[in-house]
Amino acid sequence: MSMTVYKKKKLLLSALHGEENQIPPIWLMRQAGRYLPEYQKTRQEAGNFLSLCYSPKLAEEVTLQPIRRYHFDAAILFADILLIPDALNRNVHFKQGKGPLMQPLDPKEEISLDLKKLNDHLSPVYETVDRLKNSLPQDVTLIGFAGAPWTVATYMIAGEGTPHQEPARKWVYEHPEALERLLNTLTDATIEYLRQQVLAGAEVIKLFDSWAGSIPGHLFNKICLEPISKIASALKQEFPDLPIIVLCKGATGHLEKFSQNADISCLALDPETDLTLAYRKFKDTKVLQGNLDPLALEIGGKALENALEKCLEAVEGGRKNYIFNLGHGIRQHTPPENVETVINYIRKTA
Ligand code: 1CP
Repeated sequence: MSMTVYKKKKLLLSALHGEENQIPPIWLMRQAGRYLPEYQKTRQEAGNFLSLCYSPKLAEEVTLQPIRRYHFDAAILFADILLIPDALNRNVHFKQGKGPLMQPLDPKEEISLDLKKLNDHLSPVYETVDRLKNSLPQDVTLIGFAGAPWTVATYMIAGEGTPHQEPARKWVYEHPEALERLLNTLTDATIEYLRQQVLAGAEVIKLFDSWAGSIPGHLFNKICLEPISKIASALKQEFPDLPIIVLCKGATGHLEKFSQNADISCLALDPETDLTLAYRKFKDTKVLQGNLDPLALEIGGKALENALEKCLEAVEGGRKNYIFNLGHGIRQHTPPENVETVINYIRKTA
């Protein structure tokens, strides 16, 4: 008996290409992670967080865990934005229960970039992408990602996560040339890292500028917009159909600038952004993604339902130019059943 192979349509890709669908695609930032008991188990098996990121088999497993549980429309590669500093010899490590730590950067230090060394170091990540290309269900889109240069630079400069990333904010004024060199090096490294992810099978790329809100307004273009635009332009030159999603947390006032960049397909919105206004303003030029408050997801119940109702209202049902997501990553103590509630609500109500 011959089998009919029916390749189901990928909802996320369809939405990113501006097509209208019956329901919006759904995925959640940090959908793989500590709120899932099965993640905790694999994480323990790996020993530490970086070993998990550099083990293609285990990283594939944790990427697939939320897909098995919830059938999201997209999987995001399991990795971290700090693998680039690690590949640049900054000696990154993660303490259990704490954030990342690495050697703080001295403004006089020169970071040299050797693309062959970078790719050798990051080759397990490319292998994870390659494995996922074959193991993901056919209707699930694979998203690759990297941190935007500024956000990655803030961790390299401080050597850790700090309130408002103050050490990097000081470099803006005290060491502008060193900061510019660092951003340029990170831009080049990120282009190479992301192009290898696409060559290995990533179908969409997302850039996270989680600390964009710490950039002084008069320097936003130079520090955030220009490096991101350079990365997007290089990727689109090589892969013209590649959709690119950008999240600039805390930078709602600068959305207009990204909406004018033709290389960017989708603006991901943080929880503080007014979704109604953003959708009205940008839906004709960009796809919008977001922006449920992760705290509402953690609290659940009526508060969550109200927030979901407001979200769908804001995007007029979400059938066109909209991707459902949180405005930031899932919080560690989120009950897994609340994620189920979200999926049922969006898929039944939209
Ligand atoms: O203890 C653990 O198991 C580690 C927790 C964890 C996880 C699950 C970290 C440490 N990173 C990740 C995975 C991760 N990080 C993913 C892939 C998984 C998925 O989304 O499902 C992604 C896309 C990231 C991106 C990331 N890492 C960002 C950008 C997005 C954001 O949250 O703003 C940032 C800023 C990081 C740095 C980082 N890595 C980990 C922590 C605890 C942090 C934040 C440190 C801080 O708050 O300063």
